[in-house]
Amino acid sequence: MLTIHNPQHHLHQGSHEMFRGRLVPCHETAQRLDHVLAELQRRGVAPLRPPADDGGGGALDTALAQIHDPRYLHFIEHAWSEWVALDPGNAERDALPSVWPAPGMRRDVLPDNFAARMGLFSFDAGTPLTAGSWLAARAGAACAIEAAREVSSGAVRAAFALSRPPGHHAGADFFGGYCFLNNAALAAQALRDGGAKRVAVLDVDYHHGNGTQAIFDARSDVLTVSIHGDPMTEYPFFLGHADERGTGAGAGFNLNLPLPRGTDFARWRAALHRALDAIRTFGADALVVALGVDTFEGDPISGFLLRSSDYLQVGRDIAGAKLPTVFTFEGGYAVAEVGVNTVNVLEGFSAS
Ligand code: Q9C
Ligand code: ZN
Repeated sequence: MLTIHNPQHHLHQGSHEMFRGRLVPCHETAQRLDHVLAELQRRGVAPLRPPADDGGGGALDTALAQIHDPRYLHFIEHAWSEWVALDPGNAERDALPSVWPAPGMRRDVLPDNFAARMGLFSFDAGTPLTAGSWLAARAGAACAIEAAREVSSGAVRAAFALSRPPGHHAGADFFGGYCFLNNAALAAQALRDGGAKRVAVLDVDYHHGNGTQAIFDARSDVLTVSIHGDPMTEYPFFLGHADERGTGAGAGFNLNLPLPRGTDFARWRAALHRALDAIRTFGADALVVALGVDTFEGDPISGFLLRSSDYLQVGRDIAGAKLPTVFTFEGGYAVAEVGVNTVNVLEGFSAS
């Protein structure tokens, strides 16, 4: 499968995240992507290339602004230099938010204070903003958009945007869940712009794709479907319930399939078949798969029980939709296995 990988991903490397009451080393590391790249090379799943379009000329910024709020984009682009300007010693420290507007507080006023803006534009303390976060995320967005364009043009049936930081938790105007720019949403929009009338986003990451759902919540041209740990007990907690079906013109165009911790592949696969049925009924002409492999039994922060060989079947099942498909790379924190598990999905898909 054509894979467009982000050569700048290592520019984003957080040191610590707030996790269960203390600062712990980040789960979302550069080695994750390096393992996937190595596995793709080892198994000869070619071709593999960086994005041809480096985003010069403003086309990439125009695409980003179709999904993200301009104030948010401006903030993320300049956040690191603001952080360092506050104190030169900050160059050695990641920026993490620690204060957020509660309901009833003002979101319409953009504070001067940097910490206040970090909170306004985020929803957790698990997502450090580092010196290279913007450049890495922006280059990753270019991968997702280019993968979608290759699929739209008919050059390939499917493409994989291999990038980090991941994207599916990022909303139009917020970061969180290790995500800054929503690569799956950007790919879906690029498929729409490339001529697809109806696009489905299928999110198989362990965590609910709250950013993607929110971005397309009121739209009927993009169906969002997510299979994930039940938000009653699992991150991101405040979205992802089964009764969220979309709003306004988007009513009926979101489907959440929450599952309990401890779910095994047989039960997970039944949910996948429900998801694929909904995508067929919707009449999608193109598909984006937000591919997280934190559903793996050995994942350190998740609770499903999928095994490495199961991911081949996941790929085959998704190929059964017979749609032009863009895969984006999301979660998966069992570093030693993230390459095998991810490439198994792609290989299962390609062999079908
Ligand atoms: N302080 C993805 O898989 N864990 N993101 C809780 C919050 C956050 C996972 C820590 C998990 C985010 C792309
Ligand atoms: Zn995840």
